Amino acid sequence: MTQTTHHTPDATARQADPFPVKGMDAVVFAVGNAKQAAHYYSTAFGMTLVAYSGPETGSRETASYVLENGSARFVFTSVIKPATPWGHFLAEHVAEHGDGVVDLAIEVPDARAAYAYAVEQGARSVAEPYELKDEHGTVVLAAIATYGETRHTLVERSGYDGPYLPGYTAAKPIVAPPARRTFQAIDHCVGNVELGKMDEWVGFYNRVMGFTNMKEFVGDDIATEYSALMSKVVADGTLKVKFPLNEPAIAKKKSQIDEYLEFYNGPGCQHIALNTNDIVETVRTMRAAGVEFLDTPDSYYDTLGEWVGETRVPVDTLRELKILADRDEDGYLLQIFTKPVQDKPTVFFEIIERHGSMGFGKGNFKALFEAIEREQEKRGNL
Ligand code: TYF
Ligand code: FE
Repeated sequence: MTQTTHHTPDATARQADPFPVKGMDAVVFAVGNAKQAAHYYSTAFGMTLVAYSGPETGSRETASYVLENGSARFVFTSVIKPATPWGHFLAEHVAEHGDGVVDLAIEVPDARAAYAYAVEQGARSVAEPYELKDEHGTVVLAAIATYGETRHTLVERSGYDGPYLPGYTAAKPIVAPPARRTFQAIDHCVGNVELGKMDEWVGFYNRVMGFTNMKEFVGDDIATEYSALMSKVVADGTLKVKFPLNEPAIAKKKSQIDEYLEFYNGPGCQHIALNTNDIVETVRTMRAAGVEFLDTPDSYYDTLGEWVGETRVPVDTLRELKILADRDEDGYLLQIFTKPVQDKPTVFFEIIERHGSMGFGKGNFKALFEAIEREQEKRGNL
């Protein structure tokens, strides 16, 4: 009988996809008060608390709340009393950057193989492969560094059936979830990097994860005209994991990316986009719960119908809720951006409803970036 080990895929499998991924596993945030963050993402974002780790479960150093909405999973961690290097890292991360993303964790079929490939391709190791076990099974994890102090943990779940990871206990929802699900998946996770570094990070994902560039990008032309940023998108072959990368551009006004880099104290995750099937209902629910979205002037909607064509949602409803629309040769998308969700002008969210288009809203960049600049101006950072 022949035995195959999936830790050493054969040459053809490697050629086909050197770094297969299953999707985003979780976005892990280090925050000052995870207990209150869990409440906000439950009541304002419509997520559901499913797991918890803290002093009551034997974790005296950190408290972590795991919230889900469909396949989207967020973990909010704060430090109770630092004791190990991890606790000190988290405490310093919050002091340096404010609330922010420490880990864009990716689920992979084979964490050891993914880690070995990444490190062989030049990724910096943050954690060598290790196993966590409990009565629900075994999870293999490893981690590599990406931009700033952000990492990618590679998570191999292989049938693990606990609420999150060994060490976590199942938790009850904080409030009843909204009648309609607000979103059900993570669409993309965006990184802001320093001036001149975008292509280096694009190259990093090309090499280390075998990710390829998507067709939509923001180059010099758009940058100087109105966006003040350059952007490229890398994605795995199945488009389940999409990472746009932004760098500031020298334009007429101070770049929103410079504002982020200044207040975050370096590169980091700028926004997480969340997929919904009903952006109208989602935006109504989130607005009613107090989430603030970027404003879009009426003039945007006066000409929208002329170029975007038929969409599921009438222009008047888009106008009422300030939802943006864009179309390309594959279809259209509807999207809206929250204001930053903490006092620092750093991390924010996007809600996106896709109908064929796999773009990122390039047709909206003028309206969007003008809206961002109005907010920058209010903060005195323009
Ligand atoms: O993820 C993207 O690329 C789009 C466009 O500050 C975008 O959502 C880029 C930068 C930004 C807001 C949106
Ligand atoms: Fe986006």
